[in-house]
Amino acid sequence: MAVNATPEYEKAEARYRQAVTDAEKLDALEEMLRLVPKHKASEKVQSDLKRKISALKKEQASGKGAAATVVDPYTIVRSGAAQVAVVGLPNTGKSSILAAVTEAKVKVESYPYSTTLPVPGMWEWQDVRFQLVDTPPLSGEHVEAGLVNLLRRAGAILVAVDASSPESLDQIDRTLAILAGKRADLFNCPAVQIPADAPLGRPGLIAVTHADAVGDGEIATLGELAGTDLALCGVDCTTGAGFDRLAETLWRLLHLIRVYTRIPGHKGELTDPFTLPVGSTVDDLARAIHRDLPDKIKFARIWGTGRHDGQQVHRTEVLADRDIVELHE
Ligand SMILES: Nc1nc2c(ncn2[C@@H]2O[C@H](COP(=O)(O)OP(=O)(O)OP(=O)(O)O)[C@@H](O)[C@H]2O)c(=O)[nH]1
Ligand SMILES: [Mg+2]
Repeated sequence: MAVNATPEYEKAEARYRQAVTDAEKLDALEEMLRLVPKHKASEKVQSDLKRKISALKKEQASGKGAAATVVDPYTIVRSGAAQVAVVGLPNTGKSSILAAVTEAKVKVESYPYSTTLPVPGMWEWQDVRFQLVDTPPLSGEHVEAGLVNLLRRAGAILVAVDASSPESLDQIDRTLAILAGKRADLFNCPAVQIPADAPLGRPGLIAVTHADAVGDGEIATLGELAGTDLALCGVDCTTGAGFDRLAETLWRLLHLIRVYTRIPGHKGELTDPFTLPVGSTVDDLARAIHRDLPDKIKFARIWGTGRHDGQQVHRTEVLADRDIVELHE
């Protein structure tokens, strides 16, 4: 295609080709449309994408097609480095979190219960993409089965509480109790370190919205008073303040590394890293690129902190965050 597509676009296109359900196809096509370079030469590609998107949407709306009969709004195709469910009591600022850092069309209202179904959105931080999922509010002991499943599948859970509410402390306790009641206990550690007797536990952290309405001291006090060791990050959804720290905390919690791959001999710009669990090896990276690739790799060269430039390593070498890797067949 003569439109100078970015590696991100190519990844989305690969995802489209591998998509099985209509929902997955639609998700990939919408991402392709978002990522396709917008200029004269790509007009045909853009209109093709729009045509395919509209055809899929029509099919879904008419109830035709396999996916239309099995669509579960709580089953959201994972995308980016991790899926992070944003949960909390009514009106605590869940949708505002997505509105602040993603392009998702979420409903932000001053009244409670405005969100009725989950909505995903991509949060781009540095060169990492987190998939946030806005969810309907928790209340009482009843939690939709679909939401429980979504929480159990999520890479991490972000609890929203409202700093400006006189009940902010109570909001933390109640939310964590509701989640624990569904055996979705939250831990301030990555999934790999969650105790074996809490198999459904998830890595969790707390976003304290309305940070603009209170001082930093009040958020720190809230953290001290709350009976939890989860990290608390104050955020102001109206300006985006605090979200950088939230992203860093989330990144550490997810226990991931980003690795850049380079074709041997090419010294191109490094973008669109692969995200892998801490402890991943050259072999794991190869497998993430293609199932059959590990068998073909003879060695790799790595550039990164604490390495000699272009250091030759074996396939079993453990990778570090921000390593640049050339795979040699
Ligand atoms: N000043 C200020 N207002 C905020 C902030 N976050 C949310 N709000 C406001 O709080 C209200 C509720 O926000 P929503 O994002 O709709 O809350 P929600 O948790 O999604 O609500 P439900 O979906 O109904 O549970 C809206 O009026 C927002 O504008 C913030 O950080 N600062
Ligand atoms: Mg909402």
